[in-house]
Amino acid sequence: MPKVNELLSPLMQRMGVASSTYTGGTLVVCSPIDGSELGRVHIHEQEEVTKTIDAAQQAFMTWRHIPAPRRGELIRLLGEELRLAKSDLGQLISLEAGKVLSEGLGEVQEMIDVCDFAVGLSRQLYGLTIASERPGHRMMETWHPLGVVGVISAFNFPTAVWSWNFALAIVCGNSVVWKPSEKTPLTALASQALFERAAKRFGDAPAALSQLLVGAREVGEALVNHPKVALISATGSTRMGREVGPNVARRFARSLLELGGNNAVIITPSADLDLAVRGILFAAVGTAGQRCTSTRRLIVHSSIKTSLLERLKKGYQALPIGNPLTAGTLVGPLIDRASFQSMQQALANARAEGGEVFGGERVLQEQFPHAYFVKPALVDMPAQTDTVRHETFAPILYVLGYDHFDDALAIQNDVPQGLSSAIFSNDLREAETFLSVAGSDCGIANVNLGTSGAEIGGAFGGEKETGGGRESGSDSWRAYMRRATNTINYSKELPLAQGVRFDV
Ligand code: UN1
Repeated sequence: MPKVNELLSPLMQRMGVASSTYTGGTLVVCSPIDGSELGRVHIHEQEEVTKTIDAAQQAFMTWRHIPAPRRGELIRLLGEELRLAKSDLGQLISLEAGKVLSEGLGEVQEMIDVCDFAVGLSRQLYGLTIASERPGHRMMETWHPLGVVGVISAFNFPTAVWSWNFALAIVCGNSVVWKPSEKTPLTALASQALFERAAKRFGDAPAALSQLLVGAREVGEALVNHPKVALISATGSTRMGREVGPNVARRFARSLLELGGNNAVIITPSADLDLAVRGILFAAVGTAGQRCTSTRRLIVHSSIKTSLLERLKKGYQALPIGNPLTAGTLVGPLIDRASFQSMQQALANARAEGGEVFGGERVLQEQFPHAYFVKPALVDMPAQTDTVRHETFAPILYVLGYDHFDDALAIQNDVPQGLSSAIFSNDLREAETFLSVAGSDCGIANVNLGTSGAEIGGAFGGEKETGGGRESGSDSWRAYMRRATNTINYSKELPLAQGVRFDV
């Protein structure tokens, strides 16, 4: 097998990324697969950030006049480019983020799907008409684009989350400035290059409709604090969101936050355990536990806890861990050393709180001395301790027991985060209660499937410390537009609302 970093340049070349954009910069990008250097990307200076946002504002001023269905045509072309480049972009995601290839390809499929969705939306940006209380009057709602949309994305979905925001923001008439994770700028460069191909075929899209800003915290801060950025859509940790949210609010701009998750699966006595084991395995160890929707907690009825744990241990033992580009691998590496360390710290804390840990240790150290492959960990916990309530972005699954269904619901909800949740049950009462107001308090609640791997058609996001934002499907497009309420008087009188008299 060729060295990991030798795989890069043919992929980049085929996707139309000039090598000058990923060599010679100061941001060193390494593959989590073997720690080898993939490229060096230019970090944007403060001045460039300002220039970029000014150019985005100019692009918006033109783009907003293009009819929405024509804007949809640009996204249709992007979807075509993504279809053609699916294999290359999927491999690049594996190289740079360490996902197994099938998940890298799945990420690109998610982008294609959201493009299709946005093309349809471009003819459905509907407003309501409202019955006026005044004779000879009509009321309606008009939706207008916001302006410059800033997208901040995380390493674990290095481009799909951008595409959810981008495809919708563009058909809604905005321009977009994207700050990708500094751990995955190459996937961003490739996505931008594919967009540029689409834009070229489209013909007259303004030049700065889609731009990239690469850098660490300072670049993100400059984007967040810039008065011309109307919406910041940020995906990442709750800690990051705690800074972004108030800063955006301080200037009365909008934010769409998709932050931490601490997703649980409840397994009740009537559950189909074959299904549950498969669902749990994918959601807990897929993407090496590095999805915001990964299952981190299992809440299992005491009567089946021991047998389920045994089955899970067997499943965990058999997991093919290794090079994510090799066929058959299911668990790739952690993103970096810091991630490995925080996983080990969490396991040590869980032990100190009475947890019994299976797995969790580093593996393949000889073959990959500069990468961090781990055995996913199962932790049998006596209770929902502070460590369990904290999100560690690594493959750790805490297993908790319950006796009464109400307690299972209480444990599920008793964490600061509220992204995704699931129940495995064939008992209609339990399943419906879980989905009811008295059930899960999360933005996503599933029955008989895991917590991760949502389709793009639904609104994606969660409550509490997850940040409250919704992106992707359903009516999430509204977040990228502003609503105007219009009243039109087609009579020759001027009646006032609420019957007020003001005769002059
Ligand atoms: C994320 O981890 O930030 O539902 C997004 C899922 C994917 C998206 C995850 N469709 O797991």
